[in-house]
Amino acid sequence: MKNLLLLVTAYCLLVPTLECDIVDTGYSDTRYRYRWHQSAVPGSLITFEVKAWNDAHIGLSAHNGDSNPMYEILIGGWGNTWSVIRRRKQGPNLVEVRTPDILSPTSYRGFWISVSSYGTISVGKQGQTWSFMSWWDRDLLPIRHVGYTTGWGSTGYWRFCDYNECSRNNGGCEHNCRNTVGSYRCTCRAGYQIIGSTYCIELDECDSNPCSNDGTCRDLTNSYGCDCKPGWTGVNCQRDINECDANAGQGHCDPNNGICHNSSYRCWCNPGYQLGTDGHSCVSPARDDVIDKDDAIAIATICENQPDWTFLPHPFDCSMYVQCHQTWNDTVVSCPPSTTWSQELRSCVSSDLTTCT
Ligand SMILES: [Ca+2]
Ligand SMILES: [Ca+2]
Ligand SMILES: [Ca+2]
Repeated sequence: MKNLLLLVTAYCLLVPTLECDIVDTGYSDTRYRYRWHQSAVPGSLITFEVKAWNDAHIGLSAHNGDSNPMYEILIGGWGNTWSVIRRRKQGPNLVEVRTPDILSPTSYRGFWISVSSYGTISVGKQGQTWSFMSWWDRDLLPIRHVGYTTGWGSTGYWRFCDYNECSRNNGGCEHNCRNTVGSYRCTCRAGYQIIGSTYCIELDECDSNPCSNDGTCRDLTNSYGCDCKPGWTGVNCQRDINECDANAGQGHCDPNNGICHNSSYRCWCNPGYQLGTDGHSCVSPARDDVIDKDDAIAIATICENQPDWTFLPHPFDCSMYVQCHQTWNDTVVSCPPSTTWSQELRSCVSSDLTTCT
């Protein structure tokens, strides 16, 4: 006796509960509109029972309201003699099957509808595995809702019975379980993707490389974070911090003779001054090393990303040349009188031996 009790308890815990939605579509309702109470999952079976004289209609649609296109499955039309499948409400019949007395006004008749992923819509009777009517749609409509109605003055009583698979063990779903008529479906929380039919894996939001300017991406749940390189800010490190904003536009550069440049965050100096080795002070230079303000901008541009001790022609004056230094004190050096810089020879040579390039 004790063993039997244990068995019954185990059965009740394992088997999902059967839930029935019982509704009627009344005689007075001559407007012939669907009730869109039931949801569907593509690939799963839709089952129902109906008791009516004639004209039991099932609608399959992406929307929970009468709209076209939609599938209209009519069972027992034309005085309970024909069944058809349509692709529009009251549209042309795509398939017609003679089904005399398929419905009964005194007893429930059970049916199933299956929609395969290949586009075949099949309609069969409860207890039979073969369909009595089917049609293949090369352009299958999305189906998320099931509607039902009787038509043309026929009273209908409907039973939509379903095992709620979600009521036991969450349907085996790792995250969320959604019950549907004839089936159920597992879904995942935001930031996750379904694997197989029950498991969820977290998405890597860094896959799309959302962080700009060499920022480092951190994968989070349904989100990401960017760790920005110095000088950059914003959700995606897309905004340049203007370091020169501080100290009345001088940033960390010499307050008297410095010139702050935001994009590279470098300091230059006013004419007659040279950048100190600290990178921000401006000091009086030796005669040869004077860089004028316009020259400073041009030199900073040509020296950008050049290794230390690169020699380049002066951009405006070929009686001088430029030494690039990564420590930000690029210098201009004058060639001896009557010589000019030769980039080819990397030295100052007699003016008549070279053209200024
Ligand atoms: Ca179900
Ligand atoms: Ca993630
Ligand atoms: Ca900046």
